[in-house]
Amino acid sequence: MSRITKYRTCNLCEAICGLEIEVENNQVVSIRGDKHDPFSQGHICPKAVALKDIHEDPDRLKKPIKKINGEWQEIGWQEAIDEVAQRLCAIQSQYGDNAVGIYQGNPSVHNMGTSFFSPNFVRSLKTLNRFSATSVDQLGHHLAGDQMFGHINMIPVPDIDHTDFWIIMGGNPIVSNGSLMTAPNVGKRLKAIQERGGKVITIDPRHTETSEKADQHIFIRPGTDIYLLLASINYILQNNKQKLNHLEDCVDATQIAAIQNLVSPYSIPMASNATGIDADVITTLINEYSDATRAVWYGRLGVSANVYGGLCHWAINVLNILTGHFDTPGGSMFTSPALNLANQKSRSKKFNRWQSRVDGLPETGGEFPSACMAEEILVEGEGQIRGFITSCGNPVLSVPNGNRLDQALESLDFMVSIDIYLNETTRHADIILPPATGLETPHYPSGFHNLAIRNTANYSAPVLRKEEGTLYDYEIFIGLQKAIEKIKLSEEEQKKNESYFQLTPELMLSMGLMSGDSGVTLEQLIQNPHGIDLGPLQSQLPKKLLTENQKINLLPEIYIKQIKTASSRIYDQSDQLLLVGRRHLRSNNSWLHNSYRMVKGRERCTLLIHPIDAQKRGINDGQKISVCSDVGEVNITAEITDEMMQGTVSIPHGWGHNRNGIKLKVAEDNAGVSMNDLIDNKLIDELTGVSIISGVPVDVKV
Ligand SMILES: Nc1nc2c(c(=O)[nH]1)N[C@H]1C(S)=C(S)[C@@H](COP(=O)(O)OP(=O)(O)OC[C@H]3O[C@@H](n4cnc5c(=O)[nH]c(N)nc54)[C@H](O)[C@@H]3O)O[C@H]1N2
Ligand SMILES: Nc1nc2c(c(=O)[nH]1)N[C@H]1C(S)=C(S)[C@@H](COP(=O)(O)OP(=O)(O)OC[C@H]3O[C@@H](n4cnc5c(=O)[nH]c(N)nc54)[C@H](O)[C@@H]3O)O[C@H]1N2
Ligand code: SF4
Ligand SMILES: [Mo]
Repeated sequence: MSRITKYRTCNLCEAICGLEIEVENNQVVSIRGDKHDPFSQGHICPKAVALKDIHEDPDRLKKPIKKINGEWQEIGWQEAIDEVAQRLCAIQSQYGDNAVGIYQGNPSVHNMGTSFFSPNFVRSLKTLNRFSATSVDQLGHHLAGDQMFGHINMIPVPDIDHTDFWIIMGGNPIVSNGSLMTAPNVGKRLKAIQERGGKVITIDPRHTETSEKADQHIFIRPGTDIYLLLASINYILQNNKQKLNHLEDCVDATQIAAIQNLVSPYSIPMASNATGIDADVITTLINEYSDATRAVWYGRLGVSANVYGGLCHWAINVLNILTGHFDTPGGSMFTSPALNLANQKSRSKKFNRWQSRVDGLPETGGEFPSACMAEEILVEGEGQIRGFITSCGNPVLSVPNGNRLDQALESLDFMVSIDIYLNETTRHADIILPPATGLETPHYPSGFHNLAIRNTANYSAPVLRKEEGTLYDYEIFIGLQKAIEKIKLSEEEQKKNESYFQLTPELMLSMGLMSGDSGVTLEQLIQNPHGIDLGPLQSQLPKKLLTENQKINLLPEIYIKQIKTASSRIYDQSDQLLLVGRRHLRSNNSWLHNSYRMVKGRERCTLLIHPIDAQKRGINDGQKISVCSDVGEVNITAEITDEMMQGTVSIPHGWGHNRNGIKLKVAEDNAGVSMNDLIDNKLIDELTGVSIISGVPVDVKV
């Protein structure tokens, strides 16, 4: 059989790099960057080849398995789907619709089948107990979109290809390849800013791989970003530095006056005291940023998942708007995607319409914060979750207080996981339904085109034939929905969805493409396997706004309380260290650790600690030490480095494959520990309910 070359978008992270894949005999021969992809232009990272490892991994599941007397046994698809439907329906009919909960993890948005077909399935369950990985970090961005611009998917992105001044607060895009900012080859784009005379500044408790390439790095005490942001707004307004330019009519002047009043307690000396940043450094930063012609302030995970994460994203938008760095080239901009996820039809205020049963946390976009998932399962009472579904998620490792979640999942009456691995989470399931994945599936990164720093559209046909007897994820969702409806609905009612059940991801894509203005069709996408370039981001306000009055709501009511109270929060200057996370280039959240070439080499799940903090505690480099918090303890190797700001330590998340019952090859000798075993799920941003995973107090000792 001859070798053929196929093109495909990598679905592992948000950068959506184009791949050129040589295939022979339905096997991958090589994976390279696709030089003709108009967006990524040949860039890839080391993870791209892991797509081959996942495809060939003998541990990957291909048939449904069922736990019978503690042993896993393969069963047939129809039998598995019927049993899942029957068990979930039995729970709902006995205890009510909310007794079934669902958690959807990160790869959901990296899969065309799951992203197009899981929403309808989830709605059909009629449960309020919906959770996802979104609430472990990015709810604040969605909430600001909803409240300020009229849609939870109106998240502005930094136009880094045209900016001359880029502030990166709490992000490490050189490693993560960017987040809520789809930008393949951030390194090249960052260098281009510098080559055109621009400046890049990182603000982070760690001197990161991105700081290494930036022009300036500013250490910040974790969790204190809000003080820097509010003081910056105050300084700009007090010194009459605001310039709204073309947004003058989009903003209500009385709201600006109200903001000025609210932020008046936040001075530069106060911000300096809270953040640990020199007052002069702050003043220079604000002046340079506000005076630059093309500048953008970008905040990501370290900001999103800290104590005032939700408010921080409001403040970042306000700063970009007030300084004329919004909806303008080089500033913070909205995309014009071919498949538009933010339209009039799906518009409505989607926050706090209902609250979680036990902790009273607000819903956002129909979901509760994952932080309250364990409580909803463990605490008895009406509406308690007794049946649970996970899809594309590993919350035992990714959601704070993994041990409590372990306990919660084990207590369920029934659990089903739609997942390709038996892992720390899915081991609690009664049945696992594994879909075809990665190179076997078609792809269109709809979520990431919506967040990309350039408008492009790219559809990929499957690169490899899926194995006989396996199902696509969308077939699993349709199968489950059909089987559930067969139990719950009359024959007449079942007919309503007949045409929906005939759809395929391609048909959904074809219809979805009508939502954008580009006029791109599926046929055109098929004819252009490298993708179609739709040009740089364009100014679009006020037309793009989905608020009722077509204005920016600069001061939504929901933020006022925290602006008023944040100033009185007392900073604990105790001996405890503040824990933050980090990511590694060769690792993807919790689930690439079964690829040997991704995990080989030096130990990566280590605790980074500043030399002075180590010396105070008598800790030597390479020594095994103990890290304790209010909820747990882990033993981990110390790595002494002045990369860390004094008083802070760092552990990467997604490790800790040492729980019983899992089967990953590498687990035994390279398991690492789970950072989330140290984080209390009760630690949340009170506004959004997002877990605080940045800046968690811990004790470190030999
Ligand atoms: N402490 C701390 N915790 C964090 C973070 C942090 O920075 N620090 N980051 C948070 C963030 S940003 C995120 S996004 C979450 C991620 O949290 P999760 O989404 O819960 O976890 P992942 O590790 O991405 O797990 C992905 C799961 O999907 C499965 N999978 C992979 N491909 C497929 C597929 O094609 N189909 C199906 N059905 N399953 C598939 C994998 O086997 C794995 O079980 O973690 C969060 N948790
Ligand atoms: N290689 C790789 N790439 C990935 C992933 C992966 O696991 N591995 N995961 C993907 C996912 S799901 C996501 S969401 C993105 C995330 O991508 P990014 O948003 O870039 O997130 P991180 O790389 O975790 O970087 C967060 C930074 O915030 C800093 N930080 C911690 N606390 C604070 C704080 O209080 N204030 C400030 N200012 N900074 C703080 C940390 O030190 C860290 O450098 O990455 C994606 N890309
Ligand atoms: S940067 Fe992300 S999208 Fe690009 S090759 Fe690496 S994992 Fe894939
Ligand atoms: Mo994420």
